[in-house]
Amino acid sequence: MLKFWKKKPVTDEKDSPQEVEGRITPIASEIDETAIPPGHVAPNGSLPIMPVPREPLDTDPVTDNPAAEVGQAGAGEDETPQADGASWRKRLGGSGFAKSLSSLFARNPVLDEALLDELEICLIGADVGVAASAELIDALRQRVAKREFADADGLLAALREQLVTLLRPVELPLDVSTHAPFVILTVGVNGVGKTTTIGKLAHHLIADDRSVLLAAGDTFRAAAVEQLRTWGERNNVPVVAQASGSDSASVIFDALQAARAREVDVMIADTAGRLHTQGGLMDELAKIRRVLGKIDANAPHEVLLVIDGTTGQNAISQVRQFMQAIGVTGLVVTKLDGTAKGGVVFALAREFGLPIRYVGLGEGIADLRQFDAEAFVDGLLPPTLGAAVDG
Ligand SMILES: Nc1nc2c(ncn2[C@@H]2O[C@H](COP(=O)(O)OP(=O)(O)OP(=O)(O)O)[C@@H](O)[C@H]2O)c(=O)[nH]1
Ligand SMILES: [Mg+2]
Repeated sequence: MLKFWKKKPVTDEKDSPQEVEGRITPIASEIDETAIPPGHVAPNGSLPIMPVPREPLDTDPVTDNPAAEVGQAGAGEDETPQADGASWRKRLGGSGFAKSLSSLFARNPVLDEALLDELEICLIGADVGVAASAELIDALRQRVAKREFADADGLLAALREQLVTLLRPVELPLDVSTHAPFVILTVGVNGVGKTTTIGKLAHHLIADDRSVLLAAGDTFRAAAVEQLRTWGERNNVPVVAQASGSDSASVIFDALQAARAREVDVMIADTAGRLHTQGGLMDELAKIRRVLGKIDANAPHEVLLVIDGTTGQNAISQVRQFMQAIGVTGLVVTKLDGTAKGGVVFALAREFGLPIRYVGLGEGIADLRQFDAEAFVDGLLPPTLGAAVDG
């Protein structure tokens, strides 16, 4: 049984949340930061826990997929380690990276300077970035000059190794056991997959025996709260929310109160998508950080920047902007299934060295993977030529 549902022993009346399931408790619409003393605990009854119905859903209001597909997408095939390997290949095999590199090597090319040039063009075309591609190719060129490889297959194997080496330093899994509740703030530009990632991450954490609470901090877009509630229902976890248009920092503040009072292990906060040009929205992130700091000086413990894997080199400037606005401690790269080129992961690793916590390999609840450098490279570039799309 999940820890969240265990009844908390009532030791201090003041800290115990009033039973609020099945109704929404109204709270103040705007938070006055100066009025919050450090360690403040909201009075009883002010925790706006959304009711969490248990009925199965017919359709997914987020993607319009049948609910069965949403709940199970990827779930069956990902249960075992062997299947997980196959699923990385299956999901990444259709990427621009996999396709262009596979077709290059499938031609049985001669190991010469022209092949290295072509390889460099493929890497750049797959969003690896000019600098990272040049470094990879220069290293390979030196090894070719030393006659390290017998043929193009040898070169392919070396490229695989170098790609894994490039990603190893950013293969740093998120450890949520360092604080309780561990607060994750999810940020990013519009439509990158923040809310979907939260739903998938909740599923991932629950499977790891963590209790989870979600905070509907995207108060900007009318449908955002409903979308998060749907993910809450799928995961059977509470969602703290207020009406759209209310103050995001206030929602997230109350959610942290609720998470603390209920001794939840992990709180994940959603936020509205925003561009660096939207100064007001960028300032809001700083306010969220300040307000959380009134309860826990270290919160948020993770600022997870979600990057859409199909955006290409623009991802680099997104990371820069969010690092400047709020500070970023980890990345999630989504939508690497389908048509994404996939190479942006290498560009991000080289440019920032920020931990890549997870990758999104689909829209289903089980389609988030803890980042694994070797599995990722194997999925993009299988050792056997032409195997990329076989799964
Ligand atoms: N194929 C695929 N689609 C994804 C993935 N992650 C998210 N999506 C889809 O991307 C679309 C946008 O996802 P959201 O989670 O709403 O994105 P968001 O960042 O919360 O969007 P805003 O709140 O509007 O900024 C949805 O249709 C998701 O199903 C993924 O890993 N793979
Ligand atoms: Mg969203």
